[in-house]
Amino acid sequence: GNSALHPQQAKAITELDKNDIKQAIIRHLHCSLGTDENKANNHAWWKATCAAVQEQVLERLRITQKTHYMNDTRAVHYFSAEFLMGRLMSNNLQNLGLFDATRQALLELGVDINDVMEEEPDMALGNGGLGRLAACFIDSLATLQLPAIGYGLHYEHGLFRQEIQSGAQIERPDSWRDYGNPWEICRPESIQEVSLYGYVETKYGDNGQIHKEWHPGSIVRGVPWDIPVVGYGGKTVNVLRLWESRASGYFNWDVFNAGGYLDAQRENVQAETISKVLYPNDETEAGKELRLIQQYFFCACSLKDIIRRYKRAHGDDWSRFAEQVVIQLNDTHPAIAIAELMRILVDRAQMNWDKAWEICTHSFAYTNHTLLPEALERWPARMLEKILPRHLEIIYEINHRFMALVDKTWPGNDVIKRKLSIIEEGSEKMIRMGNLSVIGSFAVNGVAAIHSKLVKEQLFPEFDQLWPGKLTNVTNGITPRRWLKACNPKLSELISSKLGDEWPLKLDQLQGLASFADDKAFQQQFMQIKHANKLLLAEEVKRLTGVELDANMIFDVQIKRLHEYKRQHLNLLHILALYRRLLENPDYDMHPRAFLFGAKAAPGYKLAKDIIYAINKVADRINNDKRVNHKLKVVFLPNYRVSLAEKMIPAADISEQISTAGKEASGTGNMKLALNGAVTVGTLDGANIEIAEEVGEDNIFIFGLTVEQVHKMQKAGYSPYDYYDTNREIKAVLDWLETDYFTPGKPGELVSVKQSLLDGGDPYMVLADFEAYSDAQKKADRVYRDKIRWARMAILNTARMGKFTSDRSIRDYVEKIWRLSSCKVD
Ligand code: 26R
Repeated sequence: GNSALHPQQAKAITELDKNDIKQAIIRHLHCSLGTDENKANNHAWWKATCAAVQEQVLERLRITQKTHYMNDTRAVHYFSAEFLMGRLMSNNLQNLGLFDATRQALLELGVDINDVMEEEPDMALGNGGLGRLAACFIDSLATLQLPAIGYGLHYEHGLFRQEIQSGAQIERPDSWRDYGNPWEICRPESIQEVSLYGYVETKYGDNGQIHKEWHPGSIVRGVPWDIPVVGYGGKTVNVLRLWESRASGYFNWDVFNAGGYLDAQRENVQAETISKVLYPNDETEAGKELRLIQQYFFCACSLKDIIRRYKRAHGDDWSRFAEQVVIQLNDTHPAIAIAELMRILVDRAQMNWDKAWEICTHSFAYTNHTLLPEALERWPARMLEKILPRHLEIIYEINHRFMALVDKTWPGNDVIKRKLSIIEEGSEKMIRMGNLSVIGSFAVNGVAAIHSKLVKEQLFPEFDQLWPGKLTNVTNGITPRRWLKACNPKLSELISSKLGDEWPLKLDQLQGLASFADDKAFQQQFMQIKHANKLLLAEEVKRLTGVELDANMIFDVQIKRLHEYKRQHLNLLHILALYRRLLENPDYDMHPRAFLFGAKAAPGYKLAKDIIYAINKVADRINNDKRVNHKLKVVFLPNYRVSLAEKMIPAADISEQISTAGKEASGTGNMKLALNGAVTVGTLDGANIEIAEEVGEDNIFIFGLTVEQVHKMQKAGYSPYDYYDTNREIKAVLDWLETDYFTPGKPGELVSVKQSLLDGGDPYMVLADFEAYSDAQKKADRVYRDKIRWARMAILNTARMGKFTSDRSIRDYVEKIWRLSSCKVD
């Protein structure tokens, strides 16, 4: 057939065949790219293929939007400063059900689809867990046919590209759009304008009423870019709307800068700086003015967008707003939206405060992603006053009324008042965005059972008393479409051969694999696929680092942002211990193991960068030491990102999830690895606890202090020297770091790692957990050598991960928080 030529006469997607796709690709090569089959390189094939796919996507998008509009449905608006989407081609093809046909079409054109997909730059508009969670959630929302929109920032530069030079991390700009992004559509018809700076005028009405008017000092324009989000099955296509900042032609040129051409140019540059770059800090707040402006910018644009759409259906009747609109705040990064909606309702719609507050507190819900004090956002009141003077007033008013409630509940209790206040008094007055979020939302959730319990008991206990039931849990999840079906095609095919092809939508069906866990033939197939994936990764490792890995080694993988609480240095100390054992006893009994790391450090986080350096220096020494390198290898893969995760995860035997108990809110990499048959070595932290419950204690290696033990030890006064002085191995490996053994001629280069663990006080209790960790690793080593037992474990991990589909997370949100209905699109 040839009907893929014109969307108007497009076939149902399921009827599209290889030949239709082939023709569409060729048409785009000719008509969109101006090249042809003989001249085209992989990049051109990629662009043409994406364009052919996008035709189908846009057709479904149009139908979805029409359906949602006609049904005037309640929708969730997912506000997030980060969406870590990765590549979209394979995902969109999978979800449309066009992957095999397209692979075949390209093959007949003489092109390997894998080479084509490698051309796509990652859309890395996020730091880590929080951003990737947002991406999994919008996939599930579309798959479950829920009316939803993601709102965020259209960063020109995503998370930096990491290079490793002589072992050290170097940051390079990420320019994901340099050669265009075939998936995005600019929507100039939906441009919004947003105000900043200036002052507030108080006006007195005839009836003694006070009215506030914000006279902004500058105006910026928000240009929306829409990325279609294709649900699995290809029926619902939602959008991710990302705002790009531009100078506002009218205001800056004609009014504010009437006279100064060059001043006006400078204003333009400032406006366009807003969406220039993603802040690369993970879990440490820097208090930068531009970051606050970014947050306000995308929230204000998004709220205007939501209100425009609401008014189109309901005019000036605000009474149904909270019925139609629920706004999920992905951490406190978009919390300023609460003050912005109040400003719109009170100052612009002239609503009385109580009515406005009622609407607000029925529209917002807030997800907390971390308990680390250094990650809790606080803005200097002076900064808010300068950038958003009216919002600061509104926040004071919210707080004033809230303090009255606190005083009613705990009369005269100033300690509780000080604790719950949005305003933190001190040498510099600070605005606590977490408190604002709890007070302004109708629901607050943590991201794994233990984390939510700690949110209730440690972070916000009084809020829990004040509003019983407001604080709740929704355990995170991952999309099995990307994190199994697309990234591990061989395993997916094996699973489908046993269970049919519905498991990507009904992940609990993986349970069906449990009955094959002791089946020799199945074990062999399962482990052969793991081996094949390891061979593929070994090739990639060789290409990226020059290090050769034997696929018979245990592939032990730790992939996540570099942070002390995640304890990559615990892993490193254990590697040093193994190295030492091998040097002392060449016959030391262990199965050959390759330790693979992927991690970016925040550019300003000195110790994190030092740990990367130490890993690389130790890797160099070990990999080149003929005495041990048949048994031990260490690889640090540069530039860890979604597309690299997709290659590492299917090849992992062991998953390292070794955070200090109580510090990792959930983790989601833990779920991706276990789903692909890696066995976890982990602490009782975050979602590890729930993973252990699901897979069973025989199929996971749990070690280390529990949350309670950590607290107790810290209260009693933890001293890392107790371990250094009494454990010979710990002392030896720490002292080793001080020599020039790993940095020939330059002793002391790795000393900061040692120091942080001794004089630095070892804040994350690495030394306290070392021995338990080493024992768990020894146990894993013993079990691995029993091929049958290991195969059983790996299979049972895959079989029992059904709970962790992000479809289940989204259903939980719908049931507990959003109260949405699906809207079938046909
Ligand atoms: C304030 C700013 C510097 C900042 C703080 C924290 C910026 C970014 C973050 C990232 C945090 C919020 C994050 O990604 N947290 C992770 O969220 C995941 C999804 O819920 C969890 O799985 C993971 O445990 C948690 O660390």
